[in-house]
Amino acid sequence: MPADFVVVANRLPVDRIVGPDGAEEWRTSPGGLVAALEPMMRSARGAWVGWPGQPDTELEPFEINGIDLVPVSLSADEVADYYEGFANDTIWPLYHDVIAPPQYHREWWDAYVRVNRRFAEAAASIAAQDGTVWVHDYQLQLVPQMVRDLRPDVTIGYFHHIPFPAHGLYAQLPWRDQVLTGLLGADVIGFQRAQDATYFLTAVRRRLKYEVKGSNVAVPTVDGGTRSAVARAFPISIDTAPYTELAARPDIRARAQEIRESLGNPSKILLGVDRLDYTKGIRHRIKAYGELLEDGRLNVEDVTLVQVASPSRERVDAYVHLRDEIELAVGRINGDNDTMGHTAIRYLHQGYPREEMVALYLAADVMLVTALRDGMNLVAKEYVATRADNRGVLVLSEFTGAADELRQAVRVNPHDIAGLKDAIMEAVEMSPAEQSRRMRSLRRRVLENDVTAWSDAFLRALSEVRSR
Ligand code: GDG
Repeated sequence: MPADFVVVANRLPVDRIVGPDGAEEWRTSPGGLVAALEPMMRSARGAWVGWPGQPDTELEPFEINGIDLVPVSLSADEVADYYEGFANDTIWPLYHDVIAPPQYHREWWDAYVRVNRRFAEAAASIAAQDGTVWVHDYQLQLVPQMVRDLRPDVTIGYFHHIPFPAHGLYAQLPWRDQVLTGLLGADVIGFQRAQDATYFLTAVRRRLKYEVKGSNVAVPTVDGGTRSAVARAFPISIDTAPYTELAARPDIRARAQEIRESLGNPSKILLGVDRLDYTKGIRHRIKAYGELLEDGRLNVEDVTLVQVASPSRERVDAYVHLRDEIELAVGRINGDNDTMGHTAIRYLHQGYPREEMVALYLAADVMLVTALRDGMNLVAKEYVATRADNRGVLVLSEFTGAADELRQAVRVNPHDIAGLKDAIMEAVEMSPAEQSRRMRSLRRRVLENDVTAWSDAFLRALSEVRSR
């Protein structure tokens, strides 16, 4: 059945579970995006186009919790070239300010074009007449224009979850014009920060020479006229309800207490939660913390840093090296500082259920978000959402999208190790009254601007373009 509202994202919001008897089953993987779009998907005949996460798997469309899922199949070679290659080893490092060197390979680009076309064809084939297609993220930047070519009747949105780089860096991309043209197929192109939109618009003006007025681009059409595309910021947020509800649950509060006790009841617990990724500044954080112990400004009997580094992109070389570097640094710091009863860093290269993450947020006196570059950073918002008692300090890198909104955090430049050390001390020593003053304002911001407000704002902008 045709769908009025089609979401296109690299992954379907499901995970394959294989039972003990070998029978396979699909389960929805909870995430903010699904939560925000679910009501819309149910009420408006929605469909979600994406890869089920297993290579070489041909699946028929299926329904789960009232949402039609349309699987796009990828071969193992395509996963290597399109996903691990072009998306995660070309675009990801380039768009995060070349923290790691981007790899440019023509065969990866060819696979990217081919796979983007497959997603676009799937979306075009199920979208209802005059329907809406909402494309997500850097894996699918060519899809908007491909959908437009196939289905000029539909309204197309695109949201970019990661940063967009300054023109001087963007210009490195051998396929820079094709990518801009791909994105401009959308009626509304959403970014996390105003700065990302500005960089994009600059690239459009300089590379394609299209006329740009404010956030509007005059995109040439085949009939010799122009149409208007809008590029602006729509800062994403979290689905706050599960976080505030879990944070109020007695068993989760008891678990937070148990975590404190199992760490030897330090007076301060510092926490980092990240995918193990070079953009997240985990090495900088660990270095600053290690130096504070070495300098005697912090004492291992009084503080513990819990670092959850959930496994990520383990087949991409840069991630293999990063893991080695982090684990070497953690081993050294613990070797130099641990006592029988206290550890400097409790390092966990594991993923956890959301309940345990919330218990960790509740146990943490200081949350360290030290990303070198991050589109938004939802962890910062999740921490704030759980702190109903207005206690706790968020240390937040100015290179995250979240820093635009969360002004009452302790702001840091993670490249400045001396400044980062001082910020950690400020957080550790902050008075309860000051914590409460800041946390109150942070919470107001996060609770008022949740993920539903974000998707409503984006969809409103899309319908305004359509009604022009
Ligand atoms: C991209 C952009 C942008 C992590 N470990 C575990 C776990 N997580 C959850 C966190 C959070 C999410 O994963 C990570 O979101 P972030 O926003 O922090 O970062 P990316 O994954 O890089 O996301 C980013 C985002 O897209 C949205 O637009 O903000 O800038 O890079 O929700 O809690 N969750 C569980 N166990 C773990 O071990 N359950």
